[in-house]
Amino acid sequence: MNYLPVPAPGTTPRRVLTIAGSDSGGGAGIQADLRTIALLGVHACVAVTAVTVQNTLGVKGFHAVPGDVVAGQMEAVVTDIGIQAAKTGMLASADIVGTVAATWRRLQPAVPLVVDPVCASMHGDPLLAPSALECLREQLFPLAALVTPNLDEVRLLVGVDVVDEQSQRAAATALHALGPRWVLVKGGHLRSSGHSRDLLYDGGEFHAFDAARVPTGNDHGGGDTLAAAIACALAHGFAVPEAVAFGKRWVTECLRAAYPLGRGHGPVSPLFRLS
Ligand code: PXL
Repeated sequence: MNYLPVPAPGTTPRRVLTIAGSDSGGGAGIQADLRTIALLGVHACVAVTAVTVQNTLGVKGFHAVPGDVVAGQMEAVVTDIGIQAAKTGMLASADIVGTVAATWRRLQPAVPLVVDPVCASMHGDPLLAPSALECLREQLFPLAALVTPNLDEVRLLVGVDVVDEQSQRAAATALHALGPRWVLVKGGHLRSSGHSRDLLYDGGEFHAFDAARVPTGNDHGGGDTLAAAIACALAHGFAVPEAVAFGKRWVTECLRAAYPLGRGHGPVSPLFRLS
């Protein structure tokens, strides 16, 4: 597959800001973002929102970073280094969601923001306070170029149970009404089909993105990896449908290269790019 342009040594790469939580197990969250962003030849800047205590078996707990420290990290990066795209992952609390939205409005970086509305880990451990859902819908979604919920997040955000393509379209329509420019409803958790179909919608046409399902139990960090790759493509000036197509191919390759780790779910891996 074609990857993104690689910067010549010594030249400044594109920059993507990830606003996300740390996974001590190194599989998901910031650590997944950093791997993908680096291996796509982009410089990653980070606003840490939370420190999770986590391994491959689950999230034992987390400590949220105070909102003003999250805002400070965003401002320090945007006002000096400059970014061409940003993404959000785990935002932990209503305070952080509101602060990220207010800080984005204040700084006006005028670059695409990808919002991956992370609500829980793959084991069901909560990563976002239920009280933050309303804030996510009302304050952050209208600022997003793209939101990328999985089917569990769709249910929490708009109350739609996605079971087939018709309900996937209904979910995309309900999410788009909340204000993001584009919505990607990821079908990866629809276990019944041999394909993973993601549906992209901008209020006009639906675009379907299909990939053969990769049979692996090592899929930790898949959503983060997809959103990070999309943000990198957007930072290179791709239009959203092309960025999503790129991200989908990237995460499919990372799923094929996923490796076992610990006693639970191993991570999807972009390390194949080194071989
Ligand atoms: O994959 C979603 C995710 C994002 N961020 C952090 C996580 C997880 C899943 O476990 O731990 C920090």
